[in-house]
Amino acid sequence: MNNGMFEPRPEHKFTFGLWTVGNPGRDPFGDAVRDTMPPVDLVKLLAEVGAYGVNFHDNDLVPIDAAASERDRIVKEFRVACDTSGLKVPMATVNLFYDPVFRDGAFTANDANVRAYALQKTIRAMDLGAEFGAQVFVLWGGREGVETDACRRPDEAIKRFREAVNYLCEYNIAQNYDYKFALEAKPNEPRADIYFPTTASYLAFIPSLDHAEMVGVNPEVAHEHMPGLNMLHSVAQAWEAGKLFHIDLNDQVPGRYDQDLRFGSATPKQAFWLVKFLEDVGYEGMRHFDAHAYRTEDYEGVKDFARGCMRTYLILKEKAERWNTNEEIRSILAEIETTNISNRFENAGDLLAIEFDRKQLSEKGLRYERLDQLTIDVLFGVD
Ligand code: GCO
Ligand code: MN
Ligand code: MN
Repeated sequence: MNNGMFEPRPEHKFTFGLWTVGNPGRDPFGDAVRDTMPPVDLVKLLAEVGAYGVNFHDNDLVPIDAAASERDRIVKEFRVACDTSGLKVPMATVNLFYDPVFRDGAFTANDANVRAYALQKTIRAMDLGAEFGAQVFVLWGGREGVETDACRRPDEAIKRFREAVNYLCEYNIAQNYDYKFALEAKPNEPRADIYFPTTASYLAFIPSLDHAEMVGVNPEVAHEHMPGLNMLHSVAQAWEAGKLFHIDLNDQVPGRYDQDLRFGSATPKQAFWLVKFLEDVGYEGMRHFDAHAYRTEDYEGVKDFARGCMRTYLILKEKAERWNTNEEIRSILAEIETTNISNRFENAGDLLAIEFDRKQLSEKGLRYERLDQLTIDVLFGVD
């Protein structure tokens, strides 16, 4: 039903990571359930389902131990695949979590050699992304954390992390790459605790950087839901601070392990407010899906998963338009905002002189029950 209407188009800026559609279904309790698909085939799959772009970690594309000649061959083949299918590479990132060398973290590790290696690996990943025209570089510190706080003082970790990001900004300037860095927070998993557990933590940290203007955030639905936070509120704070450089869309039931579910599949109402916000404010960045298909699926199911993420986004976008133009919703909103007093007072004396009728102010019904039911009506298609 309504297939044309919810068909992804390039202007929707839908992107997927190689690691998302390429996820073979391995988890801590079981092995891969799907054969590993080479990056060039994943590009074809993404083009077939209608994505705009593909993102990658350095090692999604080039194995960590690849020789220079192998790297060049892989890059060449991948470029041909992207050009042929018309897929862009808007974002690149670095894997600082898989290899055992990062078992104690990367930029925050206690061993200075590990910290230096992490920086070297990151600038190489920046070089790789720049070859494909990536404009955003995501930094997710998956291993920047602890099982025991005996290992280091957490404020020392913050200082080390700052030093690393400052270094990367200098490299960005020296190479003329013009990247925007997007810091991605997550409270735990794979470490017991990860430093900078929420988007708001990074927003507080960014102004302390040498090149704060170059650095923003990449909030992820699952990462805000895991500790029971409101993704919309985190995104709104980032947006208001001019720091929403990227976004990771997926879904997650609060309080569970990291689920990475298809966008909108577990908490559709929260997804609705999020899509409505992004569309209302005119967010122009990528709509990146950082999720993966159920472990039950074959590659046809992976396509269903990818199509589902985009379709749900577009359905919710249409619902947001309906919400915005719904007569009753509009009239309730107008009623709520009615005010006959200025909230700016030249001097405190003006404010102190006013006699407020507290009783009258507390008597007015706000009609949020009705407003929320109208939202449910819109979402269920009975408006
Ligand atoms: C996770 C993260 C990652 C990052 C990715 C980009 O929970 O594993 O969301 O998927 O987004 O590493 O840097
Ligand atoms: Mn995640
Ligand atoms: Mn993510």
